[in-house]
Formats: sequence, structure tokens, C-alpha cells
Amino acid sequence: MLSHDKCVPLAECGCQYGGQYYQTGQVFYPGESCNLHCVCSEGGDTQCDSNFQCSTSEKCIVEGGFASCSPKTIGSCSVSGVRTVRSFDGQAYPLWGNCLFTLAGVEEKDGGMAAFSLYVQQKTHKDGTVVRSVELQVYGMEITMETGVVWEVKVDDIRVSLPVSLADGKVRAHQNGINIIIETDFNLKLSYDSVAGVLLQIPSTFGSSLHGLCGNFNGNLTDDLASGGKGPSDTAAVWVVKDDTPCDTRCGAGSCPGPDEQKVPEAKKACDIIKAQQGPFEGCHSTVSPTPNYDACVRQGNI
Ligand SMILES: [Ca+2]
Repeated sequence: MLSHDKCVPLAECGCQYGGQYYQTGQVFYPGESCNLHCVCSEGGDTQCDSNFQCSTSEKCIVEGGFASCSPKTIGSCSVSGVRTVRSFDGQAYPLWGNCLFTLAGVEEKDGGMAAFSLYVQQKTHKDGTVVRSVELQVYGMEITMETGVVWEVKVDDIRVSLPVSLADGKVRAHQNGINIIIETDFNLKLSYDSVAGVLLQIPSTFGSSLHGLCGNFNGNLTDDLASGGKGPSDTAAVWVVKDDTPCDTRCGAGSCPGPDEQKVPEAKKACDIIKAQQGPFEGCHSTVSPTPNYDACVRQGNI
């Protein structure tokens, strides 16, 4: 049988509903609201729920006459060249240690969201500069990106030129300026600057399900430092991928490029705008605590 544009066995034939054809497994909202939610099941059987509501991390949007539940927001998490992790919920903290870390990940769940894991290997050179390589595991592939390598990624250890489409188009990678961008069909977007900067963006539908240095994305920044309110090095230690290489996430004497004390007053002055009571970010303070961002700003300014 022909299902849309693919030949399938009769048992996998899709559904007719309201004059439209839907493929097996497809979720759709036939009205102009998300309250009527239908799934095309095997055998051409459509099952609908007329009291459906989008989840709390989603909103109903109607585009071109078609309704769907979409993520309310996109969350961003980053690790930057100056040793700052900024979690999805906005917590900022320093990352020490030449270790392999889990930056973010989500387990596979029945009928739920796609699973992925993102790892970052941090290395500190003798002069104090930091580089990072990145590995994304998704759809059974390992996609790795290394320092200084542009226009290319490795897929399961095989070098692949960019742009490239992988896993039947579910994962796409391309070079954009200095960044390598990887995007998936579930709206994950990863940007890597081929030196040390990593930016991960994911929709809010992943909220609360995540683990890793990027935090759980539950809207609360205070629980992003794991291990019961201990310091950033304890949080980092929780997310070290255990292998045979010893690694220390503490900022030990001699191993950390300390802040340049001469630059601290200057950095504080430059960052005061974040905390200023009558500054441009005043309206944000009730929603986002300015302190983590202020601390990260000072740290970035004095190294
Ligand atoms: Ca959180």
C-alpha cells in the first residue's frame, strides 16, 4: 500500500480523518485548538481525546489553521572559554578540572522525548588557556567535535565533511562562521566554536527531565548546584564521567589561573550594571537573581 509517499505493509496503513490523511503514529489536532488530540493507531484506527490539554511546559499555537502543542520557551546552557558554566535555569558557576563531564542528557522514556547525551572534555594548557572537545550521542550515533577542527565532525569515529544530514535527516550539522551547529528534529541545537565555547539550546518540553552540569531545567536556579548546597567543584565532581583517568574538579593550588587582583575593581565596576537597583535589568531581578550573573561577569572580567 502507498502511505503518503512510502510503500508500507497493509497493517501499517495510516488513517483518514476529516478529509486528511495521517500516517501511523502521527499525533494531530483536527480543530483550531489543542483540546481535541488524536493519534493515528495501527490498522487505520484514529483515537481522539476531546479534553486534552498541553503540558505545563507547552502552549497551544495555531499556524495555518493547524493547532499543536509547542514548547513555551527555549532554554540555553553554555560553557565558555573563561570557565563558566551557565545552566538552563541561569545559575552560573566556575568549572575546574581536566575531566570528561556530562554537560546535559536525558534518558529514553516510553513514548516520550528523544534521548541524548552531551559530553565535554576540558583541558587546561600550561599557560592557563582552556580548550574543550564535545561529544553528542543521539539516535545511536556518537558525533564528536575537536579543538581546531572546522568544516568537519566525526560520526562514530569516521570523519565527515560539513554540511551533513544524518539518521534519515533527523540530525543535521553545518558550519556557520566560526561555529559548528548541530540540530535535531526534536529542536535540540548545539553550537561549538571549535576552541572552548559550547552552547546548547533545547525546548522547555525537556524541563525537569535533564541531568548534567547544565542542571535540570525546572525553572529554579537554586537546585542546579547538586550535592546539597556544596560548592561548584562538588557539583562538577558529580558529573565527571568515570574512566581510568584520575581527575580533580577542585581548583587546587598551582592548577588554577587565579583572578588577576588588579583587574577585580575594574571588572566589578563594569559588572555593576547587572545589579544596579535602577539599572536596565531592574525589572528582571524579581524573576532572575542577579547575583550568579554578576559573579560570573566579575570572574570573566578578571582572568
Ligand atoms: Ca534547576
